[in-house]
Order: sequence, then C-alpha cells, then structure tokens
Amino acid sequence: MHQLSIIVAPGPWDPEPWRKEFQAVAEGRPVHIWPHDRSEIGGDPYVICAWKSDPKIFDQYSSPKAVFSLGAGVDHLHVLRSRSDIPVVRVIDPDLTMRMVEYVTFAVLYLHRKILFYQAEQVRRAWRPMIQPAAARVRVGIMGVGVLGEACGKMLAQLGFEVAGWARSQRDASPFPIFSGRTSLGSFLERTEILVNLLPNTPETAGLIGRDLFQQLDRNGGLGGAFFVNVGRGETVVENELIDALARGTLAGAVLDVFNIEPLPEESPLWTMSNVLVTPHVAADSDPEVIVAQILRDVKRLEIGEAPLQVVDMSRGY
Ligand code: NDP
Ligand code: OXD
Repeated sequence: MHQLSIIVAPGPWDPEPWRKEFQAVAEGRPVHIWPHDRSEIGGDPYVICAWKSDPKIFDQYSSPKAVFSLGAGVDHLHVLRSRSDIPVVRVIDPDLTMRMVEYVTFAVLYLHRKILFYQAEQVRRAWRPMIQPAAARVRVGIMGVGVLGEACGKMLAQLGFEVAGWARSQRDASPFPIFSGRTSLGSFLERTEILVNLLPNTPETAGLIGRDLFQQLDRNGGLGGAFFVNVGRGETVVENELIDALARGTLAGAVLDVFNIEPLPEESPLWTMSNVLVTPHVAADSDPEVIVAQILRDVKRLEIGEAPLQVVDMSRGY
C-alpha cells in the first residue's frame, strides 16, 4: 500500500496545533484539516483522525482505512457502530492517563480534606477546623476500571484510601477489589462514600447514574456524607437527579468535569451550588504531540498491512 493521506477533523478544538503536529511527523504524507482543506483532498487511500466532528464527514469520506479518536472516548464516533468494516482506534497514552490520575487524586483529596467547605468558610472569614478522618477510613468506589480507572485506583490506594472498582466483567487479578455486573452494583455502592465515575458513554451506561444510585451510597462513613466525582461522561448521569441529590444532601458535594450539555449552559444550577466544583472538561486533555506520534505508528502499520493497535469493539461501544 502507498502512504496514506491523513484527514484530521478536530471538531470544536483549534485545528492549528493538530495540523502543525501532524505535518511535523507525517514524513510527506498529505495532511488535510476537515472541513477547512476540503477542496485539497484527493482520491488517495486515507485515514480519519476525529474528535466530535460533524458525522457528515463519514458520508463524504466513507471508506477510511481506519478512524482514530483524538481522545480516549469513542462515543462521539457512534455513527460507526454499524460499520464493522472500519477499525476505530482509541488513545491509550501514559501522558493522558497520568493527567487523569492527577485530576482524580486532586478531586478525592479536595473532598476528603474538606477544601470544598473551607473555601466557603473563607468567603465568610470563618476559622472552623473540622474533624479529619484518616484516608484509610475513607472508602472510594470507581465505576469503570479500565485503563484510566485502574490507574486512578492504584494511586488512591497508595495514598491509603480504601478503594474498590465496578466493571462489566470480573478479572483474574486487580490491585484492589472489583465488583462486576449489575447484580453487584448495590454492594459496591453501599460500601462507597466517594463515587468516581470513569465509565464510557455506551447504550448500557447512558443515564445509569441517578437518584437511585446516589441513595445507596454510604452517608455514615468517616466522611459523614456521600460525594460524587464525574470525569467519565455527562451522558451517563441523569443531571436533574444529580442536582436534586446535591440540593437535598443525599450527596454532600461533587467535583464535576463532564456534563449532559457542554459547555455547561449558563442557566445550570450547578454553576452556583456551593457544594459543587465545576471544571470545563479538562480532566485529561489530549496533547497533540503524544497522540499524533501514536497515530503515526498505527498509520505505518496499516501501510504494511498490519492492524492498528488499540482497536475498539464498537459493537459494545468502548
Ligand atoms: P476503558 O475502555 O479502558 O475502560 C472502561 C471501563 O468501563 C472498563 O472497566 C469497563 O468494564 C467499564 N464498563 C463499560 N461498560 C460497562 C457497563 N455496562 N457496566 C459496568 N462497567 C462497564 O476506558 P478508559 O478507562 O480509557 O476511559 C474511560 C472513559 O473516561 C472514556 O470512555 C471517556 O468517556 C472518559 N474520559 C474523560 C476524560 C476527561 O477529560 N474528562 C479524558 C479521557 C477519558 P470491563 O473492564 O469489564 O470491560
Ligand atoms: C477523552 C476526553 O475522551 O477528553 O479523551 O474526554
């Protein structure tokens, strides 16, 4: 096979850092930003590298040799679920994983060390030390223990937290206990005070986390309340039930990076709730330098007839 053309469709992201990075390593392969460079795209075999781009691209360019997600999630490529002929490739990268580990560690410590409350006290000029449980008395539960969830859990366990995970399938070995499947979800929630969501958005997980799950969390543990950290996807949460749980005290607080609608609409109550920290989907950014290098490695594999690494099973959605 000849060298492949590279079509880059970075959707809402600034295309220029991606253009620059792809051109720097493409070794002569044509690089086109879609839709800006549409008129230049010729008839050569190509791959598409996409992030939340208009799905029309797959009507116009319907036979890519592979589609690369520019991030870890592939839910934005749901239109390809029926195209088993097109390999969809995800990012697995130590840099992105470390960024997520940093964010989740920060969020858990932020809640555990009650910084959420001290921030509100500072506004009132109030000096009010609160009882501080040891990390070993705080139970963190991670929903979704894949590449990112497992790395986050390991770090939290090293800090002394009592960590457990919830996944779809059981595994032979894990650095912390794993509950698997719907039948064990109740037991997982009952032992959890800080719930961290790192599930992908799939037909099975959409709308899974809501009132019923929040009510099952342990509010009588070392922290004296239940907390929620969402870094997976907004679509997996019923947002009005989350807001209600935060208003009623079912949840004592939350750190939220992902939302049903992004950017989070100005009128969302989440912006002004004193027990909520909002960040604009920045838990683990994709760094063009590292991600493009990974894609180029796979483009070269495709050119010599080998399958890319990290192909996703789009029939299950992650
Ligand atoms: P992986 O695919 O490696 O792991 C997914 C995990 O979710 C697995 O443990 C899987 O279970 C579990 N899972 C999937 N479906 C179900 C289900 N129906 N029931 C129970 N468990 C389920 O994904 P990553 O760890 O790499 O990433 C997770 C998500 O994080 C991404 O899909 C993306 O949405 C989000 N993300 C957010 C970022 C941000 O900046 N906020 C940045 C990067 C990613 P099993 O192990 O049994 O397969
Ligand atoms: C991702 C993300 O999936 O940034 O990589 O959300």
